Amino acid sequence: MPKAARKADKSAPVSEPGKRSRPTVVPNPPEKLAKLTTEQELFAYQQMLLIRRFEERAGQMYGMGLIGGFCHLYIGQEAVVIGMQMAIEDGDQVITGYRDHGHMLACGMDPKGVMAELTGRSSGYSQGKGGSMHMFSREKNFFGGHGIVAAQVPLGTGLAFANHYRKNGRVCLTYFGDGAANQGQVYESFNMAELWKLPVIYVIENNRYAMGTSVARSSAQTDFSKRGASFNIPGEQVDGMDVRAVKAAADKAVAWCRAGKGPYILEMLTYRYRGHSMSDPAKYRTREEVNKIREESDPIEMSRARILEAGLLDEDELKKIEKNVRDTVTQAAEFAQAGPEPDPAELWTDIYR
Ligand SMILES: Cc1ncc(C[n+]2csc(CCOP(=O)(O)OP(=O)(O)O)c2C)c(N)n1
Ligand SMILES: [Mg+2]
Repeated sequence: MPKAARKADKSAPVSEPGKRSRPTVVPNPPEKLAKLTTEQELFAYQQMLLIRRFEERAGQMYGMGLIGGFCHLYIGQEAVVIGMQMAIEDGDQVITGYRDHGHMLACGMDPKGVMAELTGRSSGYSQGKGGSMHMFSREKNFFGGHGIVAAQVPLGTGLAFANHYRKNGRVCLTYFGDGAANQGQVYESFNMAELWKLPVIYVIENNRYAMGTSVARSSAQTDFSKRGASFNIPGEQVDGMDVRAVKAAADKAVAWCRAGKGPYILEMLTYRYRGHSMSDPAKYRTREEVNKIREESDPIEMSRARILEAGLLDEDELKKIEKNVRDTVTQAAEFAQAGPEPDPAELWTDIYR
């Protein structure tokens, strides 16, 4: 490839007409935004902030050598998982890839157990033997945490098959990335899901990059909401930086699945602020691109501004939420560091071999 082409990809537009710049789509029109109650607006803010602060702390702890191995942060994408979670009920399932800390927190998993797993302690969700990419909670219906790109897609489809078979009315949220969307097993899953009308929502988190490769460089069809078209699976693009847009789209998709109409695709237009993982030379995009989206489209800042503008809380009350969130994260970090490492005698227990 010529040297020029290897430079940061600037082919995809960053700035779009309209109020704010979007990764790839203009903001959802008002009729496609959920009208959140005060309680929901505050809940979404607090939950997104928890993910942000947790991830920042995990990044710091990684830098201090307290976390080893792979670690993929979710910073920037918080509105996706919170908006989706707000549309489902207890008993519905969630499955995703390796960028999974936000999904686990959104499912209600304990930040202490997640942080302890990140630091490889026996008090972690996988007894310290799974790490960042491999955590599960049967209790919270979180089915991982998978390191093989797109492997969670047939698994999530299988969970939906079980729901269908048991006629239990449950829906499975199956998350994957723009890069994963180009894997063959995704399309085998789509075929079966539509054929058998399985209750699965494929949430494609299009954060514009798969490691260092932009969507424009890797995908023939860059509108991922159309990827189910040849299987007759409906799909839509959603402003994944606005939790209200995510919630509105999620409500519609959940209702579709619960009515027995089969799968649904939601393409979330989102953006990751940090590197792909903890070692990322970041040569594939400019600092200006990242800063522009952060400044104009940050999901947490937008939520905060709405809360203030509507007079739901004042600055002091918001500071209290911030403090509570920070305390939760600090306690998680302390718990993680205080826990013992797994006993060497446990080396072969709970391991598939
Ligand atoms: C089958 C397989 N191929 C390649 C990899 C290496 N790999 C890890 S993450 C990744 C990029 C995936 O990008 P995307 O699906 O967009 O998710 P994101 O990291 O942006 O959340 C690749 C190629 C892998 N883990 N598994
Ligand atoms: Mg991606």
